[in-house]
Amino acid sequence: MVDRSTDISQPLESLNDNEQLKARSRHLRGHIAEGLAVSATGAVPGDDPLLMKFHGIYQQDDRDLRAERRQRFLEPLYQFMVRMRIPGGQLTTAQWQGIDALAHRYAERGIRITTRQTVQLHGVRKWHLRKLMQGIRDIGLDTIAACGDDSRGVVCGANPYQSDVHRRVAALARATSNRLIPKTGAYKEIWYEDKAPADANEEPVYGDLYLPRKFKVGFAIPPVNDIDVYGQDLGFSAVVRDGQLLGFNVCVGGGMGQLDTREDSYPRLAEDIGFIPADEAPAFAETVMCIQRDFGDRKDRHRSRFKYTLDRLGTPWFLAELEQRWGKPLAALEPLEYLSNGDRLGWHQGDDGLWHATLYIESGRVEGPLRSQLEAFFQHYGGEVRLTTNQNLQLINIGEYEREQVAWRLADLDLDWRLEPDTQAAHTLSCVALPTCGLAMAEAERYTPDLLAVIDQLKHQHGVAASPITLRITGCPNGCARPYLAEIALTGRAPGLYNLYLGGSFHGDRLAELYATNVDEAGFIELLDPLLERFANQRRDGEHFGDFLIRKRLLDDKPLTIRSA
Ligand code: SRM
Ligand code: SF4
Repeated sequence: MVDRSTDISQPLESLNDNEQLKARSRHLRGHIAEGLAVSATGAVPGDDPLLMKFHGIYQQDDRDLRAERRQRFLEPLYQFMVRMRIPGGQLTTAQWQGIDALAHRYAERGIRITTRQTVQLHGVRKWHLRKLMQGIRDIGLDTIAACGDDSRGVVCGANPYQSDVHRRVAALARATSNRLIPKTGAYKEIWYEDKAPADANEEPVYGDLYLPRKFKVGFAIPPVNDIDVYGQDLGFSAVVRDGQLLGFNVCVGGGMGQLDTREDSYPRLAEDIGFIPADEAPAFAETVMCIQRDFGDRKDRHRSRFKYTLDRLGTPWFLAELEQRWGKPLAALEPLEYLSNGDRLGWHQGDDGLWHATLYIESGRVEGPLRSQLEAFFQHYGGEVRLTTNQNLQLINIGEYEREQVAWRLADLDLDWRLEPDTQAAHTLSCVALPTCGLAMAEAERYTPDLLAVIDQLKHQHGVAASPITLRITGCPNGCARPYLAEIALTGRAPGLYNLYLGGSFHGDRLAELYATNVDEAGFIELLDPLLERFANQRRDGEHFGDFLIRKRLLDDKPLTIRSA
């Protein structure tokens, strides 16, 4: 018999430490403001860094310098990562330039476009945080709920062909984000030094304990599954007929994160549950989020994501609860098809005649020469910008009359190759990992150029260089680059060692399988080599690598090697 009593109604002492911290935080205030004023350390003392995540800020330290600083009896080089909330990834050029200027002034390592279509600034010092947050406000952005136990940045497909539909879906993504953000006055009080008295009912939806864990919502526009809709806690797939947005097929319970140390943690694909009319999406998202608020696990934090709530209580239970709260059953799923999950790089014309150019940005990192080139480009570009969930940059809504000029300018600045990078780079994602991520066990972003060279070489050797294969690498099993949805994935275990996953689908609706553990570069080349050779010789016309591995049952016998470097 499944226990369906809610943790949220249990005595606070029986819940985990994070729940108790939230409860005593006075709606995310804690002692953050006091901690910012302590000049003896670059850190924010106590457990306030956990609360700062709700404000979009992570306390980190430069891991490259840890050992040296320890030897010199210095505290770690504390610094902060600041993640903005940019629903749907849409910015004006002035906002992009504003972010760049703030990064020059307060951050290190340039601008980082993330796998959830926003930007992160790394290496911010404590004494600059407030100035940075006010600078972000001044360009019309904020960072609230970019992290923490709340609804994170709502993502939206960046398919440039269907302009009208795309605009509507992006507007719904923004409306959903606005509806789901925390309402606490703490953010303005701490960062803007706003003295307005707090509202008596500060958090009408979240309550004192917020959510048991992060909750991710995304909107995809078929046939492009760029956002990986089946990796979202709540995914909306646009149903389009005759160029009109009818509504959304809804899926629930996706998630990537897992721990190598816990067998009861796992990546999970979201399940399709039914169809809703388009305008109902924001309210529907709130209803689903509130079910997770009330029934998510608040004792065992490692089992607190929505995917585990669904597996613990059962999808039939969830559907009954949803019907009761929503007031009606969901309509039947509409037929739709996904064909890819990468970005369509290069120039594309929307159905309203406007042009969009998607530029490849390796690992989403904008620094060094690329940063200077983009700075020069944006000085003479008045249009809009969109960030993609594949860490790329789109120049959007360019009129026919200005397209040629934009193209020349990109060519002059040596940015035009980014419209057509080689096939493999365009289908590769990597997470940040070292040196900033506190959870990284191996390199990801910094190893990506070498990894690409290795995989390109293997593909050339077997004559399959022109076949796109989704490739993803993360520095640990948490899955920030959604590795378990890729055809080939590496997740970090230790410096230079990775778990190798194979067999995800090209359009992101099948999980990859663990093929070998603890492999180094030589090890995964040795394992991939014969598989790519067979793919070259035995694939069907247009067949993707992941589908081939499954059809030929090549993952049935796994080496599951335990190697050491
Ligand atoms: Fe993530 C934690 C970076 C997308 C699953 N993620 C982290 C932290 C904050 C590390 C930490 O907790 O101290 C990383 C900061 C690294 C740094 O130095 O910047 C981090 N995650 C990222 C980003 C920047 C990766 C990137 O290279 O772009 C992405 C920022 C997204 C954003 O803009 O909001 C990012 N993270 C994801 C995704 C992909 C997605 O959402 O589409 C996932 C998998 C989907 C999911 O949530 O299941 C993801 N991140 C995690 C997890 C595992 C959560 C779990 O359920 O177990 C953690 C660890 C945690 O929360 O405890 C994590
Ligand atoms: Fe850090 Fe792991 Fe996420 Fe990479 S996957 S950014 S190493 S938490």
